[in-house]
Amino acid sequence: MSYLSDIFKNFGTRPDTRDGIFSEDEVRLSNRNSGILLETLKYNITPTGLHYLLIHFDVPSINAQSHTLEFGKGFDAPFSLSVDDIRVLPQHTMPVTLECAGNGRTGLSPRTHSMPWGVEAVGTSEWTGTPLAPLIERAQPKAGTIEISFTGADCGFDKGVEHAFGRSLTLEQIESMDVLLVHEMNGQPLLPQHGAPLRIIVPGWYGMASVKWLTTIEALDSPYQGFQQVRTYRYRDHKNDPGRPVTAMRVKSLMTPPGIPDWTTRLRHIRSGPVTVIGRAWSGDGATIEKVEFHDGQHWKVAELTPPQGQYDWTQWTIAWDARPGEHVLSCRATDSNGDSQPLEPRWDASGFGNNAVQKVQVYVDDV
Ligand SMILES: Nc1nc2c(c(=O)[nH]1)N[C@H]1C(S)=C(S)[C@@H](COP(=O)(O)O)O[C@H]1N2
Ligand SMILES: [Mo]
Repeated sequence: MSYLSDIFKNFGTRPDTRDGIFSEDEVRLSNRNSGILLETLKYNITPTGLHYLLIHFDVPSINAQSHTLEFGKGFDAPFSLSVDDIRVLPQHTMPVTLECAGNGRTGLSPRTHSMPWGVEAVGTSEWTGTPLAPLIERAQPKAGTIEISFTGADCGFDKGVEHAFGRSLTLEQIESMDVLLVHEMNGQPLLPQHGAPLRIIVPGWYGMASVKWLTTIEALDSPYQGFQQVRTYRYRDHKNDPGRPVTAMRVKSLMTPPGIPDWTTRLRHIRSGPVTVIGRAWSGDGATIEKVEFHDGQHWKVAELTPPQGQYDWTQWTIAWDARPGEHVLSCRATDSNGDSQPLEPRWDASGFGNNAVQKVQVYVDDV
């Protein structure tokens, strides 16, 4: 028996849990909001039930037959639409990669209590719906409109403030970012947890902009003051900093950890020899992936890229790695068409948003 296999045999005794690593609040949140399984990075389209979830409050139960979306206050020609009305409008289907802005937060110390994501709050779906811009135009925003707000049916408290989940975008953003009013995910009606019966998808931005359970769209002549835009989803240098809004996804990549895992620690066991490592890379704001590099613990090597299925789809990368016996930390690093590259260590803000540092995967390569 080789020395490395013994490491895995020694996981026979599980260590006692040390109190205070994760709070009960964080564990409860992570049971509600699942991430993708990294092995599903092999699929270009994340299987529907395996897409990550971020649900701030409770999933509302909405009757898709009677539900209407109101284009209400602030429009000269207000109207409402049922889901059936939306289905007969021009339909677009596009793969869009969504990532939660808090993805990668767990490394932050001290953490604020929020969803304790590792690296897995990302996924790609084929979203079907109708472009939003022509509907906004049809509703005729009143003169002086500067923003359009989107309100979901879900309500709750955060930091003592009761509110419905909502966000806003400028007219210019709605047009330039191909915002879609969506009723289907991967060819099926939206599931309750993903915003049924209607949501928007804001391609290229972190997920908070893609409001689920959409009920109301309004035109505003002053900046939107909703909690989820003004009080959170801001890059802050310190707690009292008003901060800068979180918007486009930063360039990032992930790999499917090669080999087989230990059940509880997830450490990887690999037999020496050739291994194909596969992963995905993405960015935001229209930037494309130009390069992905793979680090085997010693050198950076350039991976092979497979072109994405559309402007907002992630890019597959693969590399042939000759796994040599020993303990290695594997990483991958993407560079986008803006010339932005992933940092080797996180650049933290006060809330753990936008962490696009390289993923690190610890592996043990056995000599047998
Ligand atoms: N109404 C509403 N929309 C929402 C949210 C929410 O809690 N309520 N969460 C947002 C966040 S933070 C993210 S990351 C995405 C997650 O979308 P998904 O659960 O379909 O993956 O939805 C966004 N839209
Ligand atoms: Mo999110």
